[in-house]
Amino acid sequence: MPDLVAEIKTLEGQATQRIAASTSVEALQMVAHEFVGKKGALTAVMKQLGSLTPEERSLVGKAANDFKTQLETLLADKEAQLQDARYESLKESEFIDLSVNPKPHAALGVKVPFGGHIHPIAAMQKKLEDIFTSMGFSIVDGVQVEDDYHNFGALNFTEDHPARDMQDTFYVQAHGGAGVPADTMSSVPGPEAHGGAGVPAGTRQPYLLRTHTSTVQIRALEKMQPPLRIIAPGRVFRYEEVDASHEHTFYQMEGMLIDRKVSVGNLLHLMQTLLTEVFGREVEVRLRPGYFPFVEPGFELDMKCLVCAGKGCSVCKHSGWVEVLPCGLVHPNVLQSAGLNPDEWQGAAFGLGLNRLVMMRHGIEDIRHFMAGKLDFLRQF
Ligand code: FA5
Repeated sequence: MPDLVAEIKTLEGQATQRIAASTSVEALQMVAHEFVGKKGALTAVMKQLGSLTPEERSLVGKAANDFKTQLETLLADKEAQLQDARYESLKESEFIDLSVNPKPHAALGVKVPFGGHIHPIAAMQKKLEDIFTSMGFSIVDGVQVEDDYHNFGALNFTEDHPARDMQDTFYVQAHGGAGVPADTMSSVPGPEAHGGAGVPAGTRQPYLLRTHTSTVQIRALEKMQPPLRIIAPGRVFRYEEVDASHEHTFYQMEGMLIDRKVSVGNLLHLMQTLLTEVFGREVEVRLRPGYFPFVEPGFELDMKCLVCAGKGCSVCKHSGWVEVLPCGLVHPNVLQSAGLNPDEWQGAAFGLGLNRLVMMRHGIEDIRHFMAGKLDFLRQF
């Protein structure tokens, strides 16, 4: 009687060697075909089963099944290995550096008139991020569709503050479309969830497009422990009448520093450092008292208009000054609603208008250019 179990073991050895030596998926398919295909070596062995006793048949059957299972595993492992190696080599051979500007390719008759580049607002954002991270600030992100609590309530806006008025804020209705009854608006958690005061429990509040990046002050205070230093650049939205210095969609960068013993002196030093770094020289600024419910004291920091050198133009509304950098010390109510003791912790915060800063930096006379999609404008930067 032929020793079929031994023959199967021999096949197993041969197949294992062939798989190990295979260098392509096609070669693996060939191994499978030769050993366990319809006309394969194992099928040939199994044709001799008829001459065996039932006990012998069961031993050979088990050996054949083990062989098939073993073969499947080896083939799958080797195929995965070959695919990985293929992707690795494709990564090398098909690498395209998308940051390289394309060059005209005369031989192919391709003319590329210009390459892509960073938008001036994104470039300014990056510059500011570098300045602040070098001073130990971390960059945090917020959400653009916000709830009333983070945009207003936790920032100490009273219920009747004019900024909550529909004139300034784009509200988002849960089910879309105008005329959705108030009681179908999205519900956001009340003070229990936020740990803050001022929002009656269970109050149903609408979502809105954030009107400023100050929302991130609250989101950071919810997650991080002081002392902390954060900046939060991002897009904000206001229901504005658009003109040379007002957009409905624009960019701000929030900054907040919470520590023991923070003073107005620290805040002003920070603001001065920021402007000197951005402009590469001292720029003329003026400081006025400014009212923002979430800071006390609050300031408006204006820059001498660099579009008209202070002579008066549509950007500065003929005043010679442009508001770019409101700031102040974090209001004790904001600290308290974040669970911090204002006798122990103080904070400084600012909310930079990125579009206007870029306008000052490059002498841009109309804020609407940024989103107009005009290549002639964008190619200048
Ligand atoms: C605020 O948005 C406050 N959150 C800033 C703040 C933060 C104050 C932290 C104190 C502490 P304001 O509404 O003034 O403030 O806007 C801030 C800056 O955004 C302005 O100085 C201006 O540069 C810019 N800005 C405001 N409205 C517009 C607009 N419609 N278009 C373009 N830029 C705008």
